[in-house]
Amino acid sequence: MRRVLTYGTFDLLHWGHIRLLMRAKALGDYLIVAASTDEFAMRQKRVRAPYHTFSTRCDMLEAVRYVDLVIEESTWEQKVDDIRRYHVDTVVMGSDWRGSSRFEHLRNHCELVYLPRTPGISTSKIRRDLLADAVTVPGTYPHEHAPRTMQLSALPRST
Ligand code: C2G
Repeated sequence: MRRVLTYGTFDLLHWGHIRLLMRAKALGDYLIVAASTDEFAMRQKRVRAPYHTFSTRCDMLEAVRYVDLVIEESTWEQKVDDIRRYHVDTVVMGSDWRGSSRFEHLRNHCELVYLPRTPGISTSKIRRDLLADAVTVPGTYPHEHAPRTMQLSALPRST
């Protein structure tokens, strides 16, 4: 039984996340996902809280057929303990973490694999595109919720 572990916020679960989980599971028999708590995600990403709460994100991850166990990620320092506690053979992350000091030291404890990110999709892109829709597509917002005035220039450029 090869046990695989991956970490992430997995907010506004999308195709990029699902492809990462599918490929991670294919590297073993049992996939553990450590989902960032809301507090840790805010500290780590230094922006707003995730759209979905920690418990909702966990429920969604548990519903993904590739995922066998969801645990909590609340600190950067917990990874070596996680590897020992869950007898992990392989830690898998997306290529945006390649070479990161947050993961490279794990090579002393298990196999470490970076998988190519899925291009063209991200949680922040979804947020930006929906916001752009709300501004450019009439009727996207019911009138009582429509932002008074919104300059297109105020929108962050989408990637
Ligand atoms: N991912 C991907 N393709 C995308 C978007 C994301 O392969 N288009 C991968 C990321 O590389 C990551 C995982 O999906 O491995 C989850 O991504 P996020 O939810 O953005 O999590 P992240 O900020 O990478 O969290 O301990 C570290 C953090 O928990 C990592």
